[in-house]
Amino acid sequence: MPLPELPLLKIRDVTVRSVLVPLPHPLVTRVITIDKMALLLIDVETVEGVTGRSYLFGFSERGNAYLAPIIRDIAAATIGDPVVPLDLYNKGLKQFTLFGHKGLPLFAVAGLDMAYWDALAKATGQPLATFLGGSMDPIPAYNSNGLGLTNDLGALAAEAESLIAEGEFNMAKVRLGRNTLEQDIAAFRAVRAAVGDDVFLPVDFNQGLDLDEALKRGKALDAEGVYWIEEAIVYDNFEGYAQLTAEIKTPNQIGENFHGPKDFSDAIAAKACNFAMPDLQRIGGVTGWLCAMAIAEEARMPMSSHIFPEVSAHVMSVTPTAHWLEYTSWANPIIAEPMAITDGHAIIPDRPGVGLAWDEAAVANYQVEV
Ligand code: SMN
Ligand code: MG
Repeated sequence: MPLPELPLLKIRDVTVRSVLVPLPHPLVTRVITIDKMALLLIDVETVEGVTGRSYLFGFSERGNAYLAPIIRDIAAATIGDPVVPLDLYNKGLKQFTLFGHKGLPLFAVAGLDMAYWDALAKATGQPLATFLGGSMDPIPAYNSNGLGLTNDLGALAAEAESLIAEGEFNMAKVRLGRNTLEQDIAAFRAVRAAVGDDVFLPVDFNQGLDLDEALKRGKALDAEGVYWIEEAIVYDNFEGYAQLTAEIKTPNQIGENFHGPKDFSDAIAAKACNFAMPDLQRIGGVTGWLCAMAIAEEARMPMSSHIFPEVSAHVMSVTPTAHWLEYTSWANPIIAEPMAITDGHAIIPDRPGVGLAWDEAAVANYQVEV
């Protein structure tokens, strides 16, 4: 895909703010429970007066405290630089040559990168999707709020029904990884009974099982009509994932923990998955995503997005093997015009850039020192 010609912008200042926002449907997984989501809001101001915006997930207040100084430090070295995302990506990571290019430094570079692309598209007056050469067609999305690890099956079924109804979705993700396989099957069947046979139901173990247990639960789920099985075991055991992919019929989905596009190529070389779902924060922002989508195209692998629905909708519009956008409303409380969902599709906002603006009164309400 040819890259667009970049308008000339120079970086004037970068600000980073920390907010803790309540989640109406808490995220209850095998590995973590989150009822207040910690986000870092990034504003890249340019000399030309255009401001690029993005956010990152610190997940907890402590996570924000680790990540914010790294973003600020990388940004301090870019004041006066032209907004050329690939150059800034390389320059940012180069500061961490002796620490490695994964984890927090990569997240910081990715957050800044998303803000740069927002600013560049904004400067041309176009939504990021069309700036990158895509269309404004709505993106098929699934509801990934809620459906956590409760054993209150009545409440789970009621939640499933309301999550499907709220955006006319035809897909929702069920978190699994209860103490026993039988509890997981009972929970899955309760959701299935509530939403009917026409709704796609992927499941997510959030890395919570060992390989033997994953093989056992995966084979049992083959009989249940599961749409995909996500992250059954620890994220970087590609050999284990290759065995799961070979022995379980239900498609195997991984990718939210690919740290940079090379992890994706390695997963493909290892035959570790049927589907992939990179996360903008971990794959390296829009720049990392553009590399990842070429890898997916080459491998003819369906590629979904992980969280960040606001930016993901734009990049999914140019992804040759685009599959499903993961919709979560976690950042909605601090966004001026949250993403619209109609008929199970994410609507790309017809505004310049990503279309993100902060609800400043809400930000002031949820802001914490970092
Ligand atoms: C998830 C998302 C964000 C934080 C923790 C877990 C989950 C998902 O794996 O795929 O939605
Ligand atoms: Mg997941």
